[in-house]
Amino acid sequence: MVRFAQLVMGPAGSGKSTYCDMIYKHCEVIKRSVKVVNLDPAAEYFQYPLAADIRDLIQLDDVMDDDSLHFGPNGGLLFCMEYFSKNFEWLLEQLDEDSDDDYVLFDCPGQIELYTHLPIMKQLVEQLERWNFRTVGVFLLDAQFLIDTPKYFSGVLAALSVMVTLEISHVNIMTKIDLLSKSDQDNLDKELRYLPPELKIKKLVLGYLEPDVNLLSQNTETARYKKRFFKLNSVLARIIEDYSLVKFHPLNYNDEDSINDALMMIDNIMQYGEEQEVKEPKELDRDEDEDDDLDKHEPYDD
Ligand SMILES: Nc1nc2c(ncn2[C@@H]2O[C@H](COP(=O)(O)OP(=O)(O)OP(=O)(O)O)[C@@H](O)[C@H]2O)c(=O)[nH]1
Ligand SMILES: [Mg+2]
Repeated sequence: MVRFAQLVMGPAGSGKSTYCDMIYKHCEVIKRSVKVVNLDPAAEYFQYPLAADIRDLIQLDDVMDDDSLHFGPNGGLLFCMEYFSKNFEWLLEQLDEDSDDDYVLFDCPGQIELYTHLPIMKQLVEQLERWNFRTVGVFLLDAQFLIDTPKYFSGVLAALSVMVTLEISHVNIMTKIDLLSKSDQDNLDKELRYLPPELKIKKLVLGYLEPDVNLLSQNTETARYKKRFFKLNSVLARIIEDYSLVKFHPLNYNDEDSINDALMMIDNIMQYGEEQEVKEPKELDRDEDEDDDLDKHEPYDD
């Protein structure tokens, strides 16, 4: 029995819960069953029904109010996640053990250190593997990161860090595309065209956004980085290029096709549908050509 999981990660406010809601609603429309699990002990409100909620296991408020612990919100959250990592069997109890078509979205907390150097998420990944889950990491980044090179650089490095830490299949998604100006969105839609210079990225023909390492490491008079950082930036840019995994798939939450494309891309990576019959999204009126195109959109370079 194979099960499937998306670990939905990304910086605070990048749109993780919105993404889960969007996929959940989309799957309702196409009559496909997905479960959403909240792993954020600090979360307060959800638009979708939760299959499991970490707050039933441990409450951030309780941890912060505990006189012997004296945690603030961030330390408290890490304490909660550590507690969770010692009680993974709680999660298994929440998920229906008999279900053979589980497809679970894990709405994760936004604290980036959870993915970069703390062992908790890696332990979760290993546990999911033991429970027969095929897991893909879905890393979300706000499109506002596109309009500022240092910001974009740090976002790309965070994504890279998650990839190498978790060692699972990985997809990067650029959220809040709708908040870009009309002209920026138009530029995004034009294949193989460079975005305006201030965006400092290029769009590839496959529909992914890929950092332009030359722009990231440039050392012009106007570049914000001081000269002494040039070498460091060049080396980091080379690492990003060498991995060639850091590409971003733009996702517009107002566009049903965009949501469907993202879901199909992730399904392909997990080989979802090989064991079970997937209900075709008839309601969405998609044509065959689009499906063919998606097959070419493998996010990994060999
Ligand atoms: N316009 C627009 N707003 C979005 C999009 N995605 C998320 N938002 C908004 O961005 C804010 C943060 O979104 P969340 O989904 O709560 O982000 P999150 O990553 O779950 O945040 P944390 O759990 O606090 O880390 C909310 O006000 C959302 O409505 C999007 O694609 N477009
Ligand atoms: Mg959230």
